[in-house]
Amino acid sequence: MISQWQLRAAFARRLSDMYGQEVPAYTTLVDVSHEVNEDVLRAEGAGAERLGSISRVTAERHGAIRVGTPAELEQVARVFGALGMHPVGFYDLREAAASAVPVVSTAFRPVDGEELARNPFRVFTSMLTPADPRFFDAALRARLETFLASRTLFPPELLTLADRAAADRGLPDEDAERFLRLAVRSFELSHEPIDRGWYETLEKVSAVAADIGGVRSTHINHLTPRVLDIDELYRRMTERGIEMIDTIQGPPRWSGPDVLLRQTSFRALAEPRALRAPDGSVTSGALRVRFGEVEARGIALTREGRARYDALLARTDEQAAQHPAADRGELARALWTEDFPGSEAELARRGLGYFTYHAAADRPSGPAPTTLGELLDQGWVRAEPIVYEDFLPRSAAGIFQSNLSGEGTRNTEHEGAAYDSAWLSGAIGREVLDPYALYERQQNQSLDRVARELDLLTAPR
Ligand code: OOG
Ligand code: NI
Repeated sequence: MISQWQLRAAFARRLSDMYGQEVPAYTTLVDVSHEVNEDVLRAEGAGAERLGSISRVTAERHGAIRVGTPAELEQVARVFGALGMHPVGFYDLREAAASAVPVVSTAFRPVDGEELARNPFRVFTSMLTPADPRFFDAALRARLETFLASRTLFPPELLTLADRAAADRGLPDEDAERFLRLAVRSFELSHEPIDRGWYETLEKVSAVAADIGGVRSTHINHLTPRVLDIDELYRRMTERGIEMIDTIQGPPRWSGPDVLLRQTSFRALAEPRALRAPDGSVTSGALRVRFGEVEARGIALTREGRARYDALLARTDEQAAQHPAADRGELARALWTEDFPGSEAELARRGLGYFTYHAAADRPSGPAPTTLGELLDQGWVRAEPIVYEDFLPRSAAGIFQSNLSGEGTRNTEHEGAAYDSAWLSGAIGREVLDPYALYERQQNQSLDRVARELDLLTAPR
């Protein structure tokens, strides 16, 4: 029997091999990430592993896929459910992006600590919103929905195997092999000719809409290795002559703790694709949709910590608008230095970041204090950071946007169609989990353990 985490690890590895063959620059990105990680490990020693063991970080990837309908998303949920990956978080990129990105998204990922440590593979999954009249008028919506309803992304055999894997928490060897093959194949780039007229019609609205609704299959859009020093990675990729997008999304490089997520990518590459002209002739064209992204992960923030991050992002935007010639990173760094806790201990004490807490081996003797602040200050407990396992809507929008060929169009006279986490849960028939609740549960479990070990009457919070 191959267990779900083994299936997940094997799937991530095979997807990575497949994508490396399809997009060779991705392999360069993986190689350079490994070099940077080794250098950081050599320079910093054990400190480099504070946010995850080097073996986890080296194997770590996230992928991104895009689908067209709730029914397709429901099938994606079954395929990833087989791998022990559950929908976490709701991202509305229609609001986060300046150009036309008519999708809402969630991320499929393992949710408990042990599973994440075994293999944290996650997939950012976006679904088109044809019902949003800002992007699609009634005629285009109808045509798009008819087109999407007529395609099949996943063969029935794959879905049957997926359901069995989820029910039995794994698959026997032969079925596992078949499942993995069918699953990886479903995310390969199709060679079937693309109807050029239809693709271009959608492209006028949004390049993302064309990538999703202009073709009869889905494909992996990018795979993202994790790196321990993303600024160094950016420099080295640029040195190798690979064109990167302009910025690193997320928090600035600064002297304080790494929090949330920093991401950047190389520009989408022109890939040969077969195109069918209106007269039926097939020619070889080129489309730019797929790219390689890289990310550095930091500490998960509580709602209050995240509010602080969002406020700093807004103030950085304001300042950048006022000083167009200034370096955005510099502006952000100055604001962060003023307004964001400069140490892990401060993040913990002020309840801005998530940690697991552990009774210190060399703790003082005598009765323990009862508040978390005192326990930390007096050396009774130590805090280990919880890594941010999710995504950031503004960054995601930035990554989408910097890799789009055009701005697309949006009719702002219409009200947008409403989608939220509850809607998404209903559409895919499983609960979209709240990331904050997951981090908090992990933190609280560790505090319950501390209370037992230190004989406290109530767990500190
Ligand atoms: C997804 C873009 C978002 C991330 O890491 O934030 C994303 C896409 O391009 O489909 O992958
Ligand atoms: Ni990504």
